[in-house]
Amino acid sequence: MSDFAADPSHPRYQSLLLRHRLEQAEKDGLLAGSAMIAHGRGEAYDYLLGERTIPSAHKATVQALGTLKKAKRPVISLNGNAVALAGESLLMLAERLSCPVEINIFYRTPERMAALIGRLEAIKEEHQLEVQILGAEPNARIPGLKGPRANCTKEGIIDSDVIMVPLEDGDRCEALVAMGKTVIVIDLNPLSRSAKMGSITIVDELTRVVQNMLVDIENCVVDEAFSNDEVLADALQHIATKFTSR
Ligand code: PTJ
Repeated sequence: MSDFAADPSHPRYQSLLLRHRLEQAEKDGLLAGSAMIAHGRGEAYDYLLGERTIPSAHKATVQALGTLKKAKRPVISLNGNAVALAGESLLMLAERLSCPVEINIFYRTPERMAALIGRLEAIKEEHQLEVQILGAEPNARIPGLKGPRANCTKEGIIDSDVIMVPLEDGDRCEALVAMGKTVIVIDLNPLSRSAKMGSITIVDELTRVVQNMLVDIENCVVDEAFSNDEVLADALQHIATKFTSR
């Protein structure tokens, strides 16, 4: 981040910072070719949501945290965008939850896997974090998916009961749900297949979600009456209201 020059008082500072992280990650070989497109789509939805955590997203965040804390074998699945945008805070969260992270990417190449694992190991070292990083040596496959994106580990994704998947693709989300897992989705698009398939969907920007989780981690209670459909409907309602109000 050393060459990031924007002033924190700039009204678009946060957005510029995230773009910078992605530019840097692209240079470092962490990202998929379509990573910027995915980010741009996220930015568009974030703009419509007011670039802030709406109350229903916060409710889903607390529900997700409580569910992760209660889980027997929680795991956080990480892709290129997630590591680039929030690698540090995601590893800090994993340590607080005592759960492993697993690199599980859509566009899998040995070079990207090595770059992502290397980045996470460097963060671990810098912050002296105790987190298991899985994914380097896949020994299992997610049933129902074709190609290298199905590769995963038995001790991580396969044996998990609760899995958090930031910026997941719809197919894989569906496959994880079909395996009987509780799937926590983080996606700014409330209309995406992942958002609709997820057990708990947080319609919010990834870096804000992880920061909120780190703040709320000691005070999260699972709400037995939680409804994911209500969370999605509220996000859409929020966007619609933004169009009709000044
Ligand atoms: O690293 P890989 O190979 O696993 O590839 C990662 C990407 C993200 C490129 C891949 O999974 C992909 O193409 O994703 P999609 O299908 O474009 O979906 C990304 C979703 O994440 C979209 O619905 C975006 O709205 C949403 N999104 C993008 N940036 C953020 C986000 N949601 C939350 N926070 C963000 N920062």
